[in-house]
Amino acid sequence: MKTIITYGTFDLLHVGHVNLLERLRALGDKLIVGVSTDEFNLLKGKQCIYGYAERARIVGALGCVDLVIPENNWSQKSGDIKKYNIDLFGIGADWQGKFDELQTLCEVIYLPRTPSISTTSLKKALSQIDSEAIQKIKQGLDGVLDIVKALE
Ligand code: C2G
Repeated sequence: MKTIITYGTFDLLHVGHVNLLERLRALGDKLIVGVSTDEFNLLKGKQCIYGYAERARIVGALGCVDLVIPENNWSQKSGDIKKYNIDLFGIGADWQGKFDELQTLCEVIYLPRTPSISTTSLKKALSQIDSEAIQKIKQGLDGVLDIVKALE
């Protein structure tokens, strides 16, 4: 029985997250995912669209995920590795080298990220849709205003 652990925010879950979790699960028999709490994300300077409860529910619903735990701080990893008898800690390569100290407790791997998809780019695209919609509404109202003025 090989148990694997990873951590993340997993906001607006996308194919990049799913690819990472499925690749990690394929390396063992059980995958535990630490989902960052809203309080911890504030510490990380991250503002999420979905709150902890929803992000944990969505991650937990994935077939490749066996257990979801809250990630409350940076230092809980070594305790979790001992508590859950972790064999392998894995995370995306944007964290390359950042968790090497855990190698005294278990195997540590960094997996290449899925290119050209991120929660940040999704948020940007959504905000653009919003501003375009607002722009269209404004144009429509300006048109109506012109008609009203013409009728005066
Ligand atoms: N990821 C990926 N490909 C992408 C986007 C994300 O492989 N296109 C991976 C990240 O590398 C990370 C995981 O998906 O391993 C979750 O990413 P985030 O939700 O952005 O998590 P992060 O804020 O990096 O939190 O203690 C560690 C932190 O909790 C990591």
